[in-house]
Amino acid sequence: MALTFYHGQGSPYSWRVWLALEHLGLPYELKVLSFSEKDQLKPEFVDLNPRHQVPTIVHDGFALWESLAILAYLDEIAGGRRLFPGTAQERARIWRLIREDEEHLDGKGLTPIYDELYKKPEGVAPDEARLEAGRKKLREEFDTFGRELRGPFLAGEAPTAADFVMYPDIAYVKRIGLKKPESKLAGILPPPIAQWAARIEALPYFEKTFPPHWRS
Ligand SMILES: N[C@@H](CCC(=O)N[C@@H](CS)C(=O)NCC(=O)O)C(=O)O
Repeated sequence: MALTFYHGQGSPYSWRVWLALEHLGLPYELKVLSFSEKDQLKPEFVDLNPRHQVPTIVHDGFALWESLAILAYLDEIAGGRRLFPGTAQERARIWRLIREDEEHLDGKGLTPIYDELYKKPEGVAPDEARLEAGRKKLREEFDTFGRELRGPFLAGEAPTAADFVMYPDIAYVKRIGLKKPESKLAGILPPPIAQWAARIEALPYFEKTFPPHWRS
């Protein structure tokens, strides 16, 4: 089985897949694309993925992109540990948490804050009301997800796809809090979420997945 994983450092979608590959113990060849070099737009990559996005995997000649499709596929081929373990109801709950993270925590909490602080033209001040609405939404979602913990992780004793999808968003909250004091995100994580993030960060394979340019 040959599996190639095309990754971009700092891409939350790609980070999900890297954590999952490691958790499953699947052998893979890592290819890191450089966004600054526009590697994703080079013909050899666009031939693989016409949407020129990471994550992308190629498994036995089969190219697949879209992080959630990749997670579902890896879960099927892994054979040992699972990303979506348990009964039909437990697996459905993992999917629900994933979609709730994407739609509510990320979509309505984190993304507006990111857009205000990183996507505005130089010299244009962030919209304070939008920032505050994002922070309020994040606080609500942290409370909600804190109540969703079923032990150390969202679905129990071991991390699942839900944890790997949510972690990069929480890492972004921490990163923005550190880099942009005006975001007022520093210290926003309540203890259950901060402790959950620390458990992900203590996984034996976590360090190798951490974006190198985030170390400074
Ligand atoms: N919905 C996609 C989103 C992937 C995505 O937006 N990837 C970005 C990096 S965060 C990318 O590769 N952008 C490069 C480009 O669009 O040229 C997924 O879940 O995989």
